Amino acid sequence: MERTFAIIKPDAVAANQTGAILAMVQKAGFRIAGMKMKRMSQLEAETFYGVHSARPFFGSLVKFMTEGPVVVMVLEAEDAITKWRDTMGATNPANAAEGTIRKTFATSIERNCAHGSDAPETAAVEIPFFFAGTELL
Ligand code: 3AN
Repeated sequence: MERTFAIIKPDAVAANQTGAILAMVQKAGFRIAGMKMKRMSQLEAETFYGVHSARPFFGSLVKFMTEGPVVVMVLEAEDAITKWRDTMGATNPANAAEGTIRKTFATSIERNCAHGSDAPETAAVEIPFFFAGTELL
């Protein structure tokens, strides 16, 4: 079993799509090992997306990720990292496959409704950034 870190981003939470996305999470076969709603601070968003700090969209991305509450989750499944990225679809919803979360709900490459770790090393950093060990069940 593998764990990945996932976010339902502010656009989707504000649009009341949380329930529909959680239904897709469960239909895809993930077990939810941890979940909470929170509002990311500017520092949390800047740190979380630190790898993108030199990119032209960094400021806008941080503003977006802090504009309202998000739902952060730890999802467990066999091959969870790849499986969650497949369930979300491509970063740019215009390129996302039919039936994926981003194709269904995302409105742009920035406001793309969901996040997922891109590798085991990333998940190993992202999960403890948001969850204490005692919060994972
Ligand atoms: P993914 O979330 O699919 O792993 P990354 O890590 O390349 O994609 O990008 C992180 C986040 O930055 C994306 N989820 C999206 O919100 C934003 N982003 C990525 N590329 C762009 C872009 N060209 N313009 C605006 N925002 C972007």
